Amino acid sequence: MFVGAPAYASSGTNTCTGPGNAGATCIWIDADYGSEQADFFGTNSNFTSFDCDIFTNCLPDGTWNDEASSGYNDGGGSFNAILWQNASFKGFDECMKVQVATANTKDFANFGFNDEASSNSWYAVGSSQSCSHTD
Ligand SMILES: [Ca+2]
Ligand SMILES: [Ca+2]
Repeated sequence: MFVGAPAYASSGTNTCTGPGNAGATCIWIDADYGSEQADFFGTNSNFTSFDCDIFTNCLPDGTWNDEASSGYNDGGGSFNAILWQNASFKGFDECMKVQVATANTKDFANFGFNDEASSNSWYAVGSSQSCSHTD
């Protein structure tokens, strides 16, 4: 089900819901869904594979690695999303429930996860997953 490369969309106030984004883990460069957005479809082991240097606010290395300051799981109802601190699904893991927006998911700095995300994966709702933080 979750196969494919991320698709990119410009953002601002985009809440990452609706047709075209279903199945995606959505991340934004700034808090409060600010600046540019990427919709990550599938499981991705290293965000350095995905350029974001076409965007003004993409710093410092020109990829989506260590950029995310807010996020949203538009996984469509069956899967919780995980953003990992390190590549290859390692380090601190932030678990995001399906289509739930909170102050924390709107600003990762609230729990020390600002500009940290480097890979993403999923787990089925109802299955067990040890998460460093869940929101
Ligand atoms: Ca950021
Ligand atoms: Ca990282």
